[in-house]
Order: sequence, then structure tokens, then C-alpha cells
Amino acid sequence: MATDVSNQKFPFSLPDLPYAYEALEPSIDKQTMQIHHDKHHKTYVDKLNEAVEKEQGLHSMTLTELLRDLAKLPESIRTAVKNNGGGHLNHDFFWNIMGPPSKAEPGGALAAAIAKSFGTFADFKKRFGDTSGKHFASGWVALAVANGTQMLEIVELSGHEVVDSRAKTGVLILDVWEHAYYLKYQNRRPDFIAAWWNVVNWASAERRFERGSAAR
Ligand code: MN3
Repeated sequence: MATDVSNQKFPFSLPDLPYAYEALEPSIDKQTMQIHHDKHHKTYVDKLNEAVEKEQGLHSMTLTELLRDLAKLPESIRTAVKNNGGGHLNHDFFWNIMGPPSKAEPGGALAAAIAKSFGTFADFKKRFGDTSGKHFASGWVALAVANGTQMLEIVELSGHEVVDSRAKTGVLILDVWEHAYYLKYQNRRPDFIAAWWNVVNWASAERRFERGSAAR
């Protein structure tokens, strides 16, 4: 994953999308992708840099390390790092588990783990979709594997909270902030979620699952 930002250090930077802005049409429209990536995501990167710039002692830490134990950060920048660092990490994750429509379902070890944890693939999609549809206010819904296992769970994250890397590795993530879908879907979040499945990059999710299940 060449564009994975988890190992970035200050100054943080915004990678280009790994595909064209219109590559996810019609599920996610070009204008939404442009504003979401070039404006929203960029703002999180800029604000993260602003916060971390003053704290030279943190310049050697990776984004994952900064987010892993927020209580250790100076209080004056803790909230800014949580919100903007989390926004940077989650958006990068989100862009990279999407792509032009390819295969409709996961294969291999991830498919087996989904079957074991949720029943059929349709059962899993229903559970994940229901959780995403009901999530209150701005946030994210992720599928995560407990590190070093094959055990999957659906995790709800509020604001820009991130999957806790000490215990878990994110496999899939869906942005349910209104800015992710409002231009095309307005209040119809369930329609956005239903269309989003068409652009999930299952090969990328499989690699993330394998990395997490091999992690210690
Ligand atoms: Mn977003």
C-alpha cells in the first residue's frame, strides 16, 4: 500500500486518490469525491500539521503512534490530533478500500472469517449496513479483525475516532458523515450504503485482513 499514511511523520501530506475522481461513478459521484478529498481531507491534514508543528518532540512519531495513546500527548493539542489525525488516517483507509467495481465479494481467508463471524455474506452486509444506517451523527463504521486472530467485529467510531491499533486492524471502513454522500443522496443514507458495496475493493480488504490476522 504505497499511499498508506499510517507511517507518515510530520509534516503530514495528502496522497492523491488511487484512482480518478469519477472512477466510483455512479455509486459515488465525481463532485463528492473532489470536495471530500481535496477540501475535507486536505483540511484535516493541514490542521494536523498546524497542531503538531509546535511540538518538536512529536516530529519523530508516526501517525499511528500519535493516535495510539492520546493521553500521552500534550493536552493543548490532544483534541486537534484526535480529530484531524483520525480524519487523515480514516480517509486514507476509506479511499484505499474502494475502487472501480471489481469483484463483488471477498475470497480466501476473509470470506471464511466473515462466514464464521456473521453467517452468509448477505447476513454480514445486512449487519454492517444496518449499523451504518443507524449510526447517530457524524462518524465511521469499520470491520476490524482482532490482531493475531481471524475474529471479526463491526466497530462504530464517533467523529474521527480510529480503530484501536493496539488490539485490532481495520479491514473495511465506511464514512457516514453527511459530507460523504449529501450532494448525491441528501438524507438517503441507506441508498448511499447500498451503492457503496459496488465500489468496495475486496482485494484491498483481504490484504488488510491478512496483515491483521498475522499481527501480534
Ligand atoms: Mn469524510
